Amino acid sequence: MIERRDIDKEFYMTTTTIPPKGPRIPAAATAGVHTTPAANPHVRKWIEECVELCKPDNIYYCNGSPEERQALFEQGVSDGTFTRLNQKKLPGSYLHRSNPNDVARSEHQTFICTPSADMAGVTNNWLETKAAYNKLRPLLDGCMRGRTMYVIPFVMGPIGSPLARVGVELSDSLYVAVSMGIMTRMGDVAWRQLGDSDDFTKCLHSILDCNPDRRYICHFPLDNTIWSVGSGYGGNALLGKKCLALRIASFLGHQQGWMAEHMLLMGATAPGGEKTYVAGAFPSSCGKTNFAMLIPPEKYQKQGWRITTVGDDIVWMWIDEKTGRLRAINPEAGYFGVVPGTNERTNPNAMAAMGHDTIFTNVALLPDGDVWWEGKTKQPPPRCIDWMGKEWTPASGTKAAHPNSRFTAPANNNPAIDPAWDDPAGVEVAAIVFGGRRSRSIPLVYQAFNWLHGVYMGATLGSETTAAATGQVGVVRRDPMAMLPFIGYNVRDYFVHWMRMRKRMVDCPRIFHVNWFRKDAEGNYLWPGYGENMRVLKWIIDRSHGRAYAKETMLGWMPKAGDVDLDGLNMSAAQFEALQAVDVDEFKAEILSQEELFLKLAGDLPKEFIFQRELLIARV
Ligand code: GTP
Ligand code: SPV
Ligand code: MN
Repeated sequence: MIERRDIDKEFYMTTTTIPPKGPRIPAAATAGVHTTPAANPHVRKWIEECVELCKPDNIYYCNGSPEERQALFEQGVSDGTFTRLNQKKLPGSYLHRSNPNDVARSEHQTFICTPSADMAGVTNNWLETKAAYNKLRPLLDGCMRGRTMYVIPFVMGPIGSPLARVGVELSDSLYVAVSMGIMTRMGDVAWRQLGDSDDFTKCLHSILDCNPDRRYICHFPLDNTIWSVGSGYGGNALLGKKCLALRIASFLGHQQGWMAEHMLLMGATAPGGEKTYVAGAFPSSCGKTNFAMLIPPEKYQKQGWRITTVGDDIVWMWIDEKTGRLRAINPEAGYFGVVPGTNERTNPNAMAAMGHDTIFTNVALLPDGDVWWEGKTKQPPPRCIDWMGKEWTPASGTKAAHPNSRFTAPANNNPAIDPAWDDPAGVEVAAIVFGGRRSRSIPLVYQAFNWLHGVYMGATLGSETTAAATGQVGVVRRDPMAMLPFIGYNVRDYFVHWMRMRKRMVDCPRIFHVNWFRKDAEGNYLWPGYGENMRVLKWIIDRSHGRAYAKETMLGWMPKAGDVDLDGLNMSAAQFEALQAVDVDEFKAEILSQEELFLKLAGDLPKEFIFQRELLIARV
């Protein structure tokens, strides 16, 4: 049972994640936990500089042990960072409430900092390198007085993988330290991976006073450095994730000939045992976690189909020199997944993954110390404490959980984890699927004619905005390759990089486009989604192996009625046709809205894209 005391405290406490002023004594909190300061001279020198700047009262070196994690949770419970949840129902799990002004990524405060604006390109916010350091240095000066600096060494990628990269995050947030312990291979393992090398990403983070006016997430790709201030939230603060594994990594990938992408990576085992790996780029909160953890409909399970998860958010891909084919790893070690909408029907694997040793952020707290969110159960609970710590009933007229509330769980918790998820050699990618959240116009599935057409399809990807980033929700925006907020360099060079990859591959993954989110005039989804996406996936897999039929359409190859198995679904061939229908006038409007991005690129638009657009217009 959750201690009554914890719940009561939450009733009266105002929500905040700002570390308390006045010294914490982590030495006591982590008594008996063995921890070693960094031995690497490059790391030591950099830490000294940061200590001199931030002036923390304490420094704590995270070693990544289970004892340490427990001690940090205890400390978090005592200082209000965490609420201990019902340990019978959710062993090892805790609730965290972020500051209500700090609940999603802040794209307008995220910067690529380089000597010239052209290095960042038109889709990024840019700050000149020195100007950025000068802007943030005064904010960091003395920011950790009365606080503890957690030294968080971590590896992105399976240990021993040639692509694995080490980062060290210095943060004054206990929540960040514990979360990084779940999301990355964190602790002494990183010091071993680094050895004497100076090749690590320097990640400095302070939540400051969590003031949105002093919130900056700055990337210095030329210095292999990230400075993030003013936010404690996910992608803004867990610097291994979007900042390192996408923005810095995509910059490096461009230079070194590999790719860092906002993609899920799943394995599909067919009845005969044939295994196909599929990667999928959908924008934030558009279904990557759910697709990666898909449980096939019963009929498919009986036939022997099985889906396994390699990753749910980020992949790094390179070309295998021996085979000339694309291989991929998941650089992360955990999931930072969306909870609203997740339940035993939509995503049982995610439910199991968050069944223990999980941090819940901004969900509702039930009287018995369990958690709740919109979509978890059909009936809302009669009462609970909402994500802001206030008493809530169904009559409150507000959401009990924040729409971008999240679970942070170790990948190993996932019952459907792929056996190769931790393999340094990665897996071979047979298909790449782009997808968006589009209530109108865009069909359920189609296939690009070839790689170049697929790159164009990805580049013109549109999706309705979600709660994963601050700002308006539900407006269609261009989100090239689902990477708009994550490309760490000039989008023009990014597109060219995608096109050039083809030349170096002997055979390339087939490229597809999906939309699970098309709605009818009444606002109901036309496609059941979730596990039923298996039916579309099967067509994708068959097409990738050159097996399934398709017809040529103006958008690409499309399944005919009958090519996607509808047996067992309450769906007629006519309804399926409606899902796949392309209205020429609607699509003309779509092409015009793609111009929005192309006009921004102006003189930098790759000529291949101009050809692709002309071909598309000719088909329309
Ligand atoms: P990030 O972690 O933000 O990158 O998001 P994600 O792409 O992993 O999205 P996720 O799988 O967490 O899904 C986001 C929301 O979309 C959740 O509320 C899901 O329940 C919902 N969703 C996912 N797949 C489907 C689907 O096939 N159909 C419908 N209707 N909703 C879906
Ligand atoms: C996303 O927004 O795409 C996420 C969550 O996966 S965050 O880590 O906050 O970026
Ligand atoms: Mn994401």
